[in-house]
Order: sequence, then structure tokens, then C-alpha cells
Amino acid sequence: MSKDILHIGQIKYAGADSDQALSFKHYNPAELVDGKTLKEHLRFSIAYWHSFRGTGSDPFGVGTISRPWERGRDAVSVALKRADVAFEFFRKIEAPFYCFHDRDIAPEGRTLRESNRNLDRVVAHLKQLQRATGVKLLWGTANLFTNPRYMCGAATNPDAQVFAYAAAQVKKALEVTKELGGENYVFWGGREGYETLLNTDLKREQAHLAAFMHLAVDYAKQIGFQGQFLIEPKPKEPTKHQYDFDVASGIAFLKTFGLDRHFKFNIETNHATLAGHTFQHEIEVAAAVGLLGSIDANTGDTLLGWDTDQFNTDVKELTLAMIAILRAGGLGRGGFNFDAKLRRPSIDLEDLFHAHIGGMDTYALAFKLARRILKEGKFEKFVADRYATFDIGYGKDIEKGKSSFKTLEQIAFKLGEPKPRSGRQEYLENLLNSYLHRG
Ligand code: XUL
Ligand code: CO
Repeated sequence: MSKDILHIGQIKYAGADSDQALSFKHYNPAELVDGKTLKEHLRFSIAYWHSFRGTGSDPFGVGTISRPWERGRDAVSVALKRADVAFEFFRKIEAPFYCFHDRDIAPEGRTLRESNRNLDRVVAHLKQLQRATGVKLLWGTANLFTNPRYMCGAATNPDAQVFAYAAAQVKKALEVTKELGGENYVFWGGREGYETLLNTDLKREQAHLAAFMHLAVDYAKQIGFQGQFLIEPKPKEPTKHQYDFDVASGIAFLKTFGLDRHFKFNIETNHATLAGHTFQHEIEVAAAVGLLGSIDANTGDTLLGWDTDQFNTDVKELTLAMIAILRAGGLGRGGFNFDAKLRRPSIDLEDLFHAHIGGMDTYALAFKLARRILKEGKFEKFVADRYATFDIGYGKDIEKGKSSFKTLEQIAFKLGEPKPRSGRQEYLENLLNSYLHRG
């Protein structure tokens, strides 16, 4: 492996009482929990686009972050150098995975063929780096939203030629993801939606999107790609309306078009809140139908109306999310991908380390708290008791489909007015706090 470039060293676990800022307080990668290390449980992943392509630009201003390794005239050589630095970072921050869009890792060429050649050169290098460090690819995806050709969508573009171009791009992205042993492949439909219904055939666009996904599934089968396909819902931005609005509409889409056997969900915190839901809600909706796949770990800002992609340090929000994830049996081959970026004035390399340390520590703490809460089972017991009338007698018959309005009418006549029972929300909120804030 090449010499270290970053001036910050290995991040080590120092414990909750440590005052060393550049150390883990809760994420001890080697800690054994039920026979697996925390590193194996949490499957943290670094988002290449934010951490190694992000410049701090926003709609009002140009980039503020400049990294020395980004200098050079040949874009592919810069991409190779950048990959070295990225892997040094993955190693030092103890992240076992990374994720990318095709255009994050290699520059787009003047033609599709040239873009593919650029990718091949960088992918060969990434493969070596993966082998040397043990860092793996959590998922790959294709950027079908930056280039102007996709301004009216990729799979939902009104022009079949754009559909074909996008298909060619995803074909290559699948090949590359397979080549690098990617465990998943993500579809985030950034421009798969509309700006105005005045120029849009909504029914046709949704059918085209489904056709595109079926083609991807078919091609994956052809080349022997075994990864899990994931849909990442987001309600809007950049489009006014995105077809994968939230998990519930994603489920309807997958089931309508016979795709639910092939896809699960990659749920992003900031996308959940943009859709008017909590993170926990989106996880539970996916888990309820067995379609929880992976997490894009970030958060928004309640006072800003867009996708701010911040690192999440909210212990309560993540503990609730972790409870839902653990209850669903975990993420399987998914993981926690930090789809989060530095604030525009956070221009130092050190900030990149602080950001990930905070995200990883908060998730690790939430994981431990959620395990304790589930082990003690107080919430589980409360909820089970609340539905206990459905465990026996006519309640059980309702759940088993053995009931009818006629028999239920007889029960209602016989039993009369049901006795109201408190939902105990305030008690439960206090109970949650007793775990989060043990003095
Ligand atoms: C955009 C977003 C994407 C996807 C991958 O909001 O979350 O970065 O995660 O395309
Ligand atoms: Co995302």
C-alpha cells in the first residue's frame, strides 16, 4: 500500500469519559457483542460522493473545501490518487464499507465508451485497494441526475433515447458493482418524477420506471450479480414530485409492478423527514412487509426545508430507529451508510474525522441502548398487553379471518360499551428517557 497522505492518524476507541476529540467514545470496533464485533454488527459505510467529491458548494455559493490531492490535469490520475486517500480514510476511521455512484469514482468522458474506459481503470485500482485494506463495497449506483441529458429524468424521460442511455449506464454500473463484490445495488430516482403535470404522462412514466428496474433485475441475473437491489425513497428535490415518494408509495409501486420480490428499501433519515415522517416510521413501514434493506445515515434540519444531509448526533432519534431495526432482525446485507456531508464552513480535513466519529459514536450508543431496552422488554410487554384482546376468543378470530360483521354485531350487543383504556404516552416517554439519561 502507498504511503499515508492524511496528516491525521488512526482513530482509536478511548471510552465515554475520554476528552480526546479525535477518538471513539462508544464505537469500539473490536468489542464483541453476541459473538460478533461491533464493526461487523454496524457495517458502517462511507459515502464517496460527500466525503471525497463534496466541495461545500450550495445553490448560493461555490465550493469552500479544497483538498491537495485533487490537483492535477489528468482527471483519471486524480481519481486514482483520490481513491488512495479515500481508502486511507476508510481504514483510519474503521469503516468496513464504502458506497459510490459511477461518476464519483471516475470522471465522465466525452462519450459513453470513454466513460466506461475511465471506470475500468479506476475500478481495477479500487479492487486492489479493497484487497489490501479489507474494506468492501456496500453498494454501487449510477448517477442518473447530474448530466443535463437527464434533466427530464432517466428511466422516466419522455425520450426513449435517454432511457436507452441510462440503461447502458446502469448496465455498466452493475458490472462494476459485481466486479468489486458489491453487496447491494441502489436506485435513487433523483429526477424520476416531474416538475409539472402539464407536460407529463404520469401513468406511462411510472410504467417505464418499472420496466427499467425489471431490465436491471434481468441483467443482474444474466451476469450472476448476487447483490440485493434497493430503492431509496425521497419525496422531492430535485424534482417537485418523485415517484418513490416514501416507503409506503414505494411498496405500492413495487407491488403494482411485480418488483417486490427483487427489491428492498434503503431508508434515508433526511428523506423520511422531507416526506413528513419520522425515521422510525419509515423503518417500521418497510419492516412490516419484510422489505427493510439498508440505511442512509444522516439527518436534516427542522428549520430548513431541504435535504441538508448532516451527520446525525441525535441519540433519541437513533435509539428509536435502532429499536425498530433490531426488532426487524437487523439489516442483513445492508449497512449504515453515512450519506452526510460537512457544513460549508467545515473546511478542514479534521472536520471530516469529527463528523464521522460523531455519526459512528451516536449509532454505536444507540445500538447499545436499543439492545438494553429490548432485552428488558418493558415496551414490548406494554405493547403486547395493549393488543391482548386479539390473542384470545373473538379477537383471535378477527386476526385469523374467521369473523364476520354478524358475529361481531352479536358480541357488541352482548358486551355493550367498551371500557376506555389509557394509551400511557407520557409514562412511556418518561420510561424512554430513563434509558437515555441515566444519571
Ligand atoms: C440524494 C441521495 C443520493 C442517494 C444515492 O438525496 O440520497 O445520494 O443516496 O444516489
Ligand atoms: Co441517500
